Amino acid sequence: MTNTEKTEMPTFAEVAVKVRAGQRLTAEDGLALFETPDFLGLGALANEVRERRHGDRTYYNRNVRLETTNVCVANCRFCSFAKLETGMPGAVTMTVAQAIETLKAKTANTAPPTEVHVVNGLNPDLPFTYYEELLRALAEHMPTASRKCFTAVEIHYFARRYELTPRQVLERLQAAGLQSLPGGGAEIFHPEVRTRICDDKATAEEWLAVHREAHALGMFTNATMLYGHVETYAHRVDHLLRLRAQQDQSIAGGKARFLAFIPLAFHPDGNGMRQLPGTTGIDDLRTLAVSRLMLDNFDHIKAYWVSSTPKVAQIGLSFGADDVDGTIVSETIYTAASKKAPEGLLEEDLVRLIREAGRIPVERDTVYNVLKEHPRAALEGAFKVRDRRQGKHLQILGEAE
Ligand code: V47
Repeated sequence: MTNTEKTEMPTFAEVAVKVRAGQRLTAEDGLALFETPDFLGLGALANEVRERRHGDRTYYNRNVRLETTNVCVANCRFCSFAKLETGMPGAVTMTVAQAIETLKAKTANTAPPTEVHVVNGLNPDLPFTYYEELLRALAEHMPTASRKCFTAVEIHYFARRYELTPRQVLERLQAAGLQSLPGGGAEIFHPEVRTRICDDKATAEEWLAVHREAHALGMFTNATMLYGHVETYAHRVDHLLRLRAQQDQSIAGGKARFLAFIPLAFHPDGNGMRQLPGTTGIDDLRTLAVSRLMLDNFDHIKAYWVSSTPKVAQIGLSFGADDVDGTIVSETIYTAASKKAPEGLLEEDLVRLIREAGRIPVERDTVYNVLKEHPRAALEGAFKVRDRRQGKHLQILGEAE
């Protein structure tokens, strides 16, 4: 920034004028949004942008999470999931056959999911072929599910551990069936924070470089930000600006790009930052809204219900978010870090949550092809406003007696 540039904090009204004129926001604008006392005004502004892009359409998918190893050489202070070494109490490493059995058991009572999302620890004891075999087995045994596997941190680790370049890793995994990358491992990019909370894994530049390579290979990816621990608002804004700059480059490249941004609320149970209080609902909603306004080149902002609770995620649909993630079935990263985290939701729960927010539920696949658009009106098996008015719930109580 040069000395002649204006650096004082703009007012919320000034930022709102820029947003409505379609102008790109600066770091100072982002800070002003995080600090504005006009919390509802901020939400309404983010909602305007969300509705301009998506109207009432609100996306979800039917996905399943799989973590095949929690053995991890990285020492992230926020993590409650990792075990340092194979053989330690609680350390789990599935064989490929066990991974498939686990997946089949998880999805035995559901319609076949359209996405399997795999995130693992950085396990030094596995050969690279393990990951290739895992992808091939997923393609064979769960052909309806697209494979969104391994964070950029994992890809970067594979490159170092197996003496390949990140591009070679991505090419080999793509040949084995990898279709997209999840957004994990981004945490907070700024080195003032990154060196304190996760100093022994991919840096911001390395994380972004993996996504850049993936985009160049035609793979769509997501991005996250772990907030609500030791970072300041300025660190959050810096994180968003780095993602926006990378997205500009990827869009110019013309092949693939980030699809969704997912702010992840820090959960303190059972990790090296357990003395911190965790986020509040207001901070969760504010962060969604600012993300929507700063990330003008991202199509989708996810209110990830596992991280923010289904109730806050639902309100998030009026604060800039247009996606609630999916059914999940069950995951272990948040269940390890939060005593209260729910395991999974039924599709009908997600649809109800979206409909009661006054939105149109749209089932999507990983890359946002529309699979099913639900009507706004009555839905089988879900709560209906009319039912509540007519006292149908009282009748249910009567029937149970
Ligand atoms: O990278 C770990 C975060 C991430 C904690 O791409 C924690 O669609 C809060 O990336 N408190 C993994 N967060 C999850 C993830 C994700 C989730 C949903 C959708 C997508 C997507 C990606 O979870 C990790 C880390 O940033 N995490 N520990 C914790 N204690």
